[in-house]
Amino acid sequence: MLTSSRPQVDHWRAFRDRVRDAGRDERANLLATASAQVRRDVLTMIERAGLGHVGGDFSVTDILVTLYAAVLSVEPAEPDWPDRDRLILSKGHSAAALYATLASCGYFPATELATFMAPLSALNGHPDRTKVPGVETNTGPLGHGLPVGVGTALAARLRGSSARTVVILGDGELQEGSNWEAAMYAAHQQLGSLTAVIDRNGLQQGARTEDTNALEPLADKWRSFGWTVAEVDGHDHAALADVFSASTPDRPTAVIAHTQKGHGVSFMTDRVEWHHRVPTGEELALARAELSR
Ligand SMILES: Cc1ncc(C[n+]2csc(CCOP(=O)(O)OP(=O)(O)O)c2C)c(N)n1
Repeated sequence: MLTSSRPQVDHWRAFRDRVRDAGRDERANLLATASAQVRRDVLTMIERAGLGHVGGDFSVTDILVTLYAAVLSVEPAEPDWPDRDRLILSKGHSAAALYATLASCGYFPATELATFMAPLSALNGHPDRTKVPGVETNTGPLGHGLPVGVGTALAARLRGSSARTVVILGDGELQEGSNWEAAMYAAHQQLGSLTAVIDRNGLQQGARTEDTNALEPLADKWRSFGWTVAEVDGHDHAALADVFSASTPDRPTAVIAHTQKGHGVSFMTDRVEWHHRVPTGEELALARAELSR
């Protein structure tokens, strides 16, 4: 099991406090800088491993960074603190973005990122809660994160804890029926502490969601299941922070975050082949240059 990095935890705490104290524009700038670093880390991890899901990593990065730096009540030095908020990355194939974000909070040393997908590494291609502090449940088979999140939110309520549960889902993932069973039960239980964030990049593996099994009208679907719905630009850090701060006490909230697969790198943006393509040497150099601007 990996253990926390104290200097990095202190650094992250100071950063989190700056983000929370900042005005809206400065908050957005701070978070954008942190996101660019996470994307550069992801690129290096995928380059070393020769494998990964860069497109979905880059679409979800701004959501992850905003949640950890500006929203969630977590304590990376004490990852099992009972009253912590829970984040479940249901689209577990974006593990690299989660690992880079968790390392930036100090859950484990950033040097470990170099072991991504190496034999015997804790940093598997999909997150494993028994190996990585900060990972709340194992994910990878799509359609499991929301059902687990509903149970997590219910368990918190039974314990008398006000902890929040946030589940990040892919839009293609919503084609799994288990999500809609979980959505129905979350509304029945009036789980106001539960937020589902949909990474609405419009692409799944190999094709557009709307050409495969159309999801629209997506907001109406969540509403009809009894959820409060918010729509947001999933790359606008300030707007994301605003939306995550609001909640309704007796209804779960679905945040439809409009994103782009491969966001941050021009030639990857909204291109389905970057679901799990690995950049070549020339592409890596170009991507790094764009992420360093
Ligand atoms: C149950 C299940 N079926 C198939 C897969 C293979 N798979 C991995 S990622 C993916 C596409 C997911 O698309 P989406 O949820 O939109 O993710 P994103 O585009 O944000 O990466 C598929 C089909 C899986 N992991 N689990």
